[in-house]
Amino acid sequence: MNETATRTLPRVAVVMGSKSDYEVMKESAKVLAEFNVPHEVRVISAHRTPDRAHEFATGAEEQGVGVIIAAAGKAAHLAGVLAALTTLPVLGVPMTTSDLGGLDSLLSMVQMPAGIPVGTTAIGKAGAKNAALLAVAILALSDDRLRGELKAYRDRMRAEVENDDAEIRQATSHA
Ligand code: RP5
Repeated sequence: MNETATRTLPRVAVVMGSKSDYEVMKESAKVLAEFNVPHEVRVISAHRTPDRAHEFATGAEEQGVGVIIAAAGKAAHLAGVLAALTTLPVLGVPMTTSDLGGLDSLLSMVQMPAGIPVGTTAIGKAGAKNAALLAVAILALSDDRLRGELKAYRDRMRAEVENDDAEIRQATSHA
């Protein structure tokens, strides 16, 4: 039996331009694990390993991948390059940077010329988490289990905020 036959194929690929992005992109992997979505995490650079970027993007759909999450910093072209090579939805996560705080990454990603979209999230950890939640929402369109789990996730968040509200109101109420 070959290797692909014995392991679960990834439904989401989390790709980052550098290992230095992993500390942030762990947040995507955590959410995908929480929803039991098979995923893979890769380091592929659009400018340092362009051949790999091409090979990955052109083969992803055939590998069973449904959504690609792409994280990069500075002149963050990874998401755009991958999106140019596949019709799978690509969600871009701009990385915080030391020089321009991530605004450079955000603008590089979000300002895709018309025709090749990259669904860009917030900068940093919030974006990493939301990209995974968006990926889950996309897969949930054809997956009842995921749809149910996504609703339960929202219910838990709602309950937490309602509890916080009750707690704060009680602590600040005057007799
Ligand atoms: C981008 O350049 C990476 O995505 C990373 O955010 C940034 C810096 O990379 P390193 O110099 O830390 O490898 O390609």
